[in-house]
Amino acid sequence: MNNLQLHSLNTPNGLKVIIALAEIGVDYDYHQIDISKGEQFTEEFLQISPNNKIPALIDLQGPGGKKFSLFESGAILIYLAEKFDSPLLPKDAEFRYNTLVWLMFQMSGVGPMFGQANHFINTAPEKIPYAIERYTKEAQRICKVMDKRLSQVTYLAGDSYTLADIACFPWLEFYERDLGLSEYQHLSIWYKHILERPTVSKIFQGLNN
Ligand SMILES: N[C@@H](CCC(=O)N[C@@H](CS)C(=O)NCC(=O)O)C(=O)O
Repeated sequence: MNNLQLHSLNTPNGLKVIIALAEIGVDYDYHQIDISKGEQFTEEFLQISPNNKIPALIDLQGPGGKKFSLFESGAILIYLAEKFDSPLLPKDAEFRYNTLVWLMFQMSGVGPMFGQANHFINTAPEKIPYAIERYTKEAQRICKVMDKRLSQVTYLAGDSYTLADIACFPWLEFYERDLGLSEYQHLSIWYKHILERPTVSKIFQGLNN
């Protein structure tokens, strides 16, 4: 049994952690939580994720050598990068805080807004034009913010790939399929760049097979 036990699913929030673990190169055990079957509401899962959402992580060798569990994908990414001393959370102060800025931007903006856009476009039982327009426009606005940022820097936090890129990428992957990214020149380049990373392409090829 590995120390790290990931309880998750192949959704954008779940994939962030799967990508980070692959980039760091650490072994873990995977427990799939099928949210379409309500498995996020079991007592066992609520003990590690009281907000009934994936992903959640248990570290059998957490702080102080004790078992520790955490939820919220952004917190899990920071935990893993710090635990394994990964450059995905840079040491340089400016670069580190820029990583956190763009990670928070993902957690508060990209995830919730793209998630609602995806819901109202693809899964809502009725098509509600107001909701589709509201969240599509917000997702487009967010893409413009990212596109502008990526006209100035290669990766969201600066010169190299960090947790911020990992957190945003799976959402952009869904966006590319739903709405297309071609109108965002710099964001499209960033997207292709990340998709070409061996770790990332392996994960997404696995999903599409
Ligand atoms: N802010 C949370 C959001 C997690 C989240 O929304 N997870 C979704 C799947 S992507 C979920 O588990 N939904 C199940 C539910 O809402 O019942 C995070 O980033 O971890």
